Amino acid sequence: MKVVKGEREYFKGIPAIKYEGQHSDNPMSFKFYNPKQRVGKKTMQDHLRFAIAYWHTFCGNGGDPFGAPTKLFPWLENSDPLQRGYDKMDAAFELITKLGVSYYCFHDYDLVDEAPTLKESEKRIAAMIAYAKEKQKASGVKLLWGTANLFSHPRYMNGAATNPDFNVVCYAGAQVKNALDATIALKGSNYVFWGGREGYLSLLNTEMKREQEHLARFLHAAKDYGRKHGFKGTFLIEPKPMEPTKHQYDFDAATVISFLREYDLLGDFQLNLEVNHATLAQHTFQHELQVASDAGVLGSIDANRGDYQNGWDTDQFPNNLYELTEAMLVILKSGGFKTGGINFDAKTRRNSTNLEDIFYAHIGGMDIFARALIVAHSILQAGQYEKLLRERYSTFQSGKGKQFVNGKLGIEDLHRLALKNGEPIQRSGRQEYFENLINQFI
Ligand code: XUL
Ligand code: CO
Repeated sequence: MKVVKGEREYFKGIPAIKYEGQHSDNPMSFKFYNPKQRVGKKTMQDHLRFAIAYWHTFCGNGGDPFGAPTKLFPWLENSDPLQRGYDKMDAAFELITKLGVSYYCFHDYDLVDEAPTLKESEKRIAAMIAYAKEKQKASGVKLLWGTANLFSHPRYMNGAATNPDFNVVCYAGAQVKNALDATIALKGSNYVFWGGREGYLSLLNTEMKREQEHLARFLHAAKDYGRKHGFKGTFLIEPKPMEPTKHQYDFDAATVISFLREYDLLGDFQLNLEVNHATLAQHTFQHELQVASDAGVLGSIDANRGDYQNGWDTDQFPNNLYELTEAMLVILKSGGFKTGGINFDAKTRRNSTNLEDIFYAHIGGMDIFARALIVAHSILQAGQYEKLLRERYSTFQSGKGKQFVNGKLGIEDLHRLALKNGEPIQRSGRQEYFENLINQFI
């Protein structure tokens, strides 16, 4: 069969999306995201480092447990898997470049379907990597991160790195080796581990400590391989508390950080935090960002949003300015993204079936992040917010409070001071005042 590449335009009639400002009535334009506009020391583009997720945008066909696919993407029509892989990549780079996004992210088998044997799969992946190299070179688009899908195939039903069967662990290792090779070949800035099946369905049949030790061994082996073969980027773990597994070991940021510390993986590993995973863990996204930032492991984010009425991972495109402003405040205070960025791990709704909907979704997501960036930057610039925060802790800035922080006071000293000073004067937390301050800058 003769393979056809790069000949079809999939998003016909949709031009490159430009910044036209808030008052434009063109839905195919950015209202706030102006890539070259400076916000503080960097351009918007350099602050935000947007990436498109291959799996939702080019593979997600709208099928759900209750119904058939609704999205009959033209790039998924061909019956030959390799041809489909090339078509999908043409569509991907067309969309990425029309949106003016600089990065993309993939799982190994997003690029091309897994074959019946590992050997055959490796051949398919190699063909896709060669084509991706050409496409990246021609467009300037870069790989934010690569990863291996260690959760879809039935062999991973009992886990991948934490599978009780060593033969499955070997298979997972083979897939990670190949995905790391691909990430290195395409000069990826990060490599992600999301352990959707790493956890348990029932504690009755699970040796939790052993499984976690296996996971740590696996991560060390992957890290050693990557470093030995020239991977200089960041390894990222993406926490999620549940779904598809009842209890996932990478539950939330705090759990993952203590795991990394316990198994001596801090230093090479940081976190990739996803909004809807944070909310599934009963946290706000900004809480997860702050936990990671405080431990120096805020690496990258998967942008999306959940639904306040539903308890599952709905992966909707972000649109809440107030919440994203709070998130951007943490990100900016943490020094912004280094190797990481903002990956839209989000999908259009099952009934959003026009190809244009994919553009509207990303335009909206990019615009809302641009707004949140501008607002968070102005809040920090104005200085009032940080001043208020400093005031709240002012009793530790001098005198006995400072001595306590420096480890100079014991419990007897605190007792003596309490007796001497008497009942503390009430100090308001002023939450509403803080909240109004954010609103004032929006
Ligand atoms: C699943 C999820 C994954 C990871 C990559 O909830 O977020 O797509 O981002 O494996
Ligand atoms: Co994700």
